[in-house]
Parts: sequence; structure tokens; C-alpha cells
Amino acid sequence: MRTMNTGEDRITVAAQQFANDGVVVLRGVLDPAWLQHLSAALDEALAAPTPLAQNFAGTQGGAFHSDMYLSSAFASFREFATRSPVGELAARMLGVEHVTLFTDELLVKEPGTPQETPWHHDMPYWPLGGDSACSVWIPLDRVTRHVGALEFLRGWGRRFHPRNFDSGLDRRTEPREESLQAFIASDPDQVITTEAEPGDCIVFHALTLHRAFGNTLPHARRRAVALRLVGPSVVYQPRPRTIPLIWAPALAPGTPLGTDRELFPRLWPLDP
Ligand SMILES: O=C(O)CCC(=O)C(=O)O
Repeated sequence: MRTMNTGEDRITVAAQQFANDGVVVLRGVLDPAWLQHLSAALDEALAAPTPLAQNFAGTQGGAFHSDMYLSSAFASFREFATRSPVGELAARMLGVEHVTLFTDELLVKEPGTPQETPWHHDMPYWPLGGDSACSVWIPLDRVTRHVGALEFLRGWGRRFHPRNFDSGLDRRTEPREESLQAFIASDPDQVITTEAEPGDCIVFHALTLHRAFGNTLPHARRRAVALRLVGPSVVYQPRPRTIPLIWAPALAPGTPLGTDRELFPRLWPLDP
């Protein structure tokens, strides 16, 4: 069940695209059994939110559910993270020998949720140091621009202020970061819109700028699960106003994240 349903040439081409653009869409990676598994896991998590669950819908109506560290709270998510092809996929895109799960999250925009997700990149939100990190974003519904497709700015590696998803306000944790809006406006032709189907995986670097449309349709849900994965060089580096952990890690700052295997399991290769 762990073998990637995808050819070697295709992975090599995708890894090159990931290295150049900071984002790549791999089509048809997950089979119907995994999609069914993840759909059921997501229902379970929505019915029993963790203390970190939030609704980012803002004032415009609808609901934008988010919840984190699902593998710590639900065996079904842990099974997906450790046994699906996603860990290997991330390792191949990052070009690393092994990958560790930082967090896995649900991101559900219910019908009639016009709130857009603002431009941001993920690394400044995370209590981590290092560059070898990515997300694998997995849609469970057909995702078009009308229901919340993701958009990316080609390329990765620059650092900007994180912003709150609901208010759009700047969280200003990194004074050296640059003006995000001016940067996007300077290069509008570099925006990549990623419409996707269930089974596809969108892999993007933690320093690739992205945003998402709102879900403006009255009946279609936009359910997605995102796994955040890191290579061996990424360390625990808490800073003011980064996202919380579900519980205190058994890790000193500066230590590789994968040292606390219970909180941050290795996904690929699995321990013997
Ligand atoms: O699902 C969304 O609307 C935003 C997703 C996102 O920003 C992320 O996964 O990092």
C-alpha cells in the first residue's frame, strides 16, 4: 500500500519542477481506498475537534474549518501518514533521505465561504529552523477556483511576514522580512493556479508563497488535508507567535525535529 502509484521518470521530472517552481501537482497518486480512508478520517476529526481547531471564515459567512496534529489525536490519520505514499513523495521532492511529519491538518471550506486565504508562506508560522520542508496538500473534492483552489507564486526561498488568515493582519514575527504585497504585484505573470481532483497531490515548499480562493458555490464542499513534512536538517526553533504545538515536545531548541519520534513520527522510510 506504500508504493507510489507513479513512474520513476515522472517523479524525476516532478522533483525538478518542485526545485524550480517550489510547487508541483502530481496527478492520481492516491487510490480510491486511500481517499475513502482519508474522507472517513476527516469526518471523524470534524466531529471531535482538538483544542487547536479554528474557524477562519471571518465575517463573510460560511465556515473554514482548520485543525492540526491530527496524527497525534486520531489513529486513522496516523495510519494515513505512515502507510500512504505521501511520505516517500515528499522525500523525493525534497531530495532527502528521510522525512518526519511536523503536523497534519484539515482545511475545509464549506459551501458559501467567500473568505480567501491571504498570500503567505508557511515557514514563518512554524517553530522550525531550516529550509528542507514542504506540504503535501490533498483535495478530497474537485477543486476549482470557484471552491477554493490554491494559487502559488513561482519560485521559493524569500521570507515575508506571516499574516492572520481571518483578519489578514500582519503577525510581524520577523522584522527582516520584506513587503509581501509589493513583491506579488511586481510579478503577476508568475502566479500558478492549481485546480485539482481527488487523488492528486499538490506538493509545495514551505517558502513558496501561496493563497487560496474562497468557496463561492452554494452546495460544493472543499475538503482538503495537508501534511507538513521536513527533512533531517530541520530543527525545532520556537519563536514568538509561531503556531502552537499540541503538547510540549521532548526537544531542546536547535535539536532536529525528528528526535521526538512520538510527537513527530518518521514517515519514510519507516522504522523497521
Ligand atoms: O486551504 C487553504 O485555503 C489554504 C491552505 C494553505 O495555505 C496551506 O495549506 O498552507
